[in-house]
Amino acid sequence: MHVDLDYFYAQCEENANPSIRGKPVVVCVYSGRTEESGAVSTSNYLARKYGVKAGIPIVRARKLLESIDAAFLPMNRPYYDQVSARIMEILRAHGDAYERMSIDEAFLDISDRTNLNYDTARDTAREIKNQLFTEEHITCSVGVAPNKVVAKIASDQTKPDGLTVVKPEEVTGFLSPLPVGRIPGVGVKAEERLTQLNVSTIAELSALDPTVLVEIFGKSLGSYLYQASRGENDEPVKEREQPTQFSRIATLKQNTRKLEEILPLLEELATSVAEKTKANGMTCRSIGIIAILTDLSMHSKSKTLESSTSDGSVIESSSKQLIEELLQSMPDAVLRRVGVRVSDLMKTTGQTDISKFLTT
Ligand code: DCP
Ligand code: CA
Ligand code: CA
Repeated sequence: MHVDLDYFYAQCEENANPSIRGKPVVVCVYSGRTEESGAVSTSNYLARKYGVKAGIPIVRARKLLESIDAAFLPMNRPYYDQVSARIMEILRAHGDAYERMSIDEAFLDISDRTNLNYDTARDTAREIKNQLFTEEHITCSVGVAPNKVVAKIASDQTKPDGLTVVKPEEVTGFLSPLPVGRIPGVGVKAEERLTQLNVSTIAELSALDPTVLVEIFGKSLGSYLYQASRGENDEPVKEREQPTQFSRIATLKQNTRKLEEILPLLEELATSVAEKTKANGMTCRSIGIIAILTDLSMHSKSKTLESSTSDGSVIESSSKQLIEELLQSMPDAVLRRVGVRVSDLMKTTGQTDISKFLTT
């Protein structure tokens, strides 16, 4: 099963501000340098009707929605991280194995718990969709199929709030008419190369000689494409390799060394990193800050805690303390970018966080 949350950042914003419901919603990444400079992070489906989608300049989105009552909101990543972390916990519980792919996507292996019965799998998918909606008011699109590649293509088939089940005997018929660009990993460049070969659908791709594909795309992508076009893929669903650190870095609204101008951004980054740590079911023992100065030189400072934590307030207060120390030690430093990094990570699953016992 592949689960992809619908218009995720924009849906989070609709939940946080019910008054914008029913309007086009545009989540913006303001670069901060001029008032309206920056790009659209994502938009709800209403805004997409007007051509407003991820990646376009905010200025262009404003034009497209000129006479419309639309909501333009700044991206609030720490908030989406929190929602995502809760949703991922729900998803994880529904799989024999679970693999988080991004802030809004995960694979679940449900082979054992459904006994490979696709009707049971459909029920499981409905149950998950209901639970996400009841508990988090978030809709998602789900694909169920014999393997990861087909499941991912299936979740993309009907959006938003979709559920597409592709049984083994339906795989070929499902894939055949789809454009090759629907195969995960086929980007604009690969698509162009395939167009030159007169290949636009997955059926046409599956008719190509595998040696030709390997010649053009190399052994790894070439043989993956050959198999994917036949609906074949044997990658297991597995938890990602444990990360060793999490960090977030961002540009300040203006170059500065004033604490009151640095701290709001630093707090936001610390919260986001804390959520990411929690979302991965981990705690950290080392907290650090990163400062990039106006001359683009990079400086960092870190400290080791007495006990492991994923508590946002601890990460925040440590980051503040570190940035103060850094500014004191560098009286001429003017900051352009600032970041927070946690490392010395530990998995918490099944383990009681001993810092709980040390706080009172
Ligand atoms: N995102 C971003 N910039 C992009 C693409 C995505 O910041 N160019 C962020 C915002 C999205 C989130 O990642 O909400 C998930 O990306 P998706 O591609 O899954 O897009 P959405 O969830 O927004 O929409 P969809 O309903 O099409 O899945
Ligand atoms: Ca999505
Ligand atoms: Ca996604």
